[in-house]
Amino acid sequence: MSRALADEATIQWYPGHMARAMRRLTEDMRAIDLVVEVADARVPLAGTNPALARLAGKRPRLLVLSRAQLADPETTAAWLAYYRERERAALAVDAKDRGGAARLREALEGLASGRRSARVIVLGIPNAGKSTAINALAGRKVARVEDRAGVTRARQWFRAGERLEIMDTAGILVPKIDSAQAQWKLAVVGAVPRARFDPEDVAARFHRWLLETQPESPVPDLETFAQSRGFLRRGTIVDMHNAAAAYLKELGDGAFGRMTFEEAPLP
Ligand SMILES: Nc1nc2c(ncn2[C@@H]2O[C@H](COP(=O)(O)OP(=O)(O)OP(=O)(O)O)[C@@H](O)[C@H]2O)c(=O)[nH]1
Ligand SMILES: [Mg+2]
Repeated sequence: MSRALADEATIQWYPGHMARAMRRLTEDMRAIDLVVEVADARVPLAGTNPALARLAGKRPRLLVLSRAQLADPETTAAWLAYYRERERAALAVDAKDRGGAARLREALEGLASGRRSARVIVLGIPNAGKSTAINALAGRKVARVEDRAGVTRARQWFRAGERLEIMDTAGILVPKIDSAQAQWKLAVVGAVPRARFDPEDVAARFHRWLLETQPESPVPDLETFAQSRGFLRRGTIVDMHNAAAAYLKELGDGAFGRMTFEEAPLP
């Protein structure tokens, strides 16, 4: 996809408040010592924004691959090895799990070691799990969490332990949607508001990718799924639209098994 088209897709998918949030981010960064980026473990590439490296400058950064329980464990291990090789601090967690939350706190403490206090910003694309990560870090529910993109809008500070203060922003890094592949992946992991994509198209693109990468996979295509689940209108016509919504819900929730949509580059 051309640069112009990618920009157009970004504009179509994301309301104005996110563009404003991105501009404000540069300003917010002045008060920040440590940067935590949250990305869904199923999309380590499409789910991160390469512009963040520049934005973070010399500040220590931690990459949190969230919802690790939904990603393919071997692929996650390969991604972590890749980051380790590049000396990028990263961990994969289910931040809703006690053990995951504890590992997350430990990793951030490690990043803050040697400092008497540190101000932390938690960033990520819509619905990446930023508020969930903040709640895990704070050890209690301080940030609002919802199963849809764009919930957190105002900046808030939270204390996490003695030394750390955490900013929950409007969150939001605009994802870099630079290909049709990135589009369906971001839709599947819930980074795109539901009204802004065609579920049938996303389901079809997912299954095409699946056949190319794992020809033996037993995961049904949308048509088969719709037939077998009895998504019918007026008794006979297959109701593809509602079937596609159900298909994407199951895929997103991991009902078709653990999957990662992007392979780690070979070392
Ligand atoms: N099990 C599990 N669920 C998660 C994890 N991270 C996020 N979720 C779920 O994903 C959904 C979105 O999480 P949020 O923390 O609200 O995401 P956010 O990045 O703050 O979203 P916005 O503020 O809307 O951009 C919620 O239903 C969370 O419970 C995780 O690591 N494990
Ligand atoms: Mg949030």
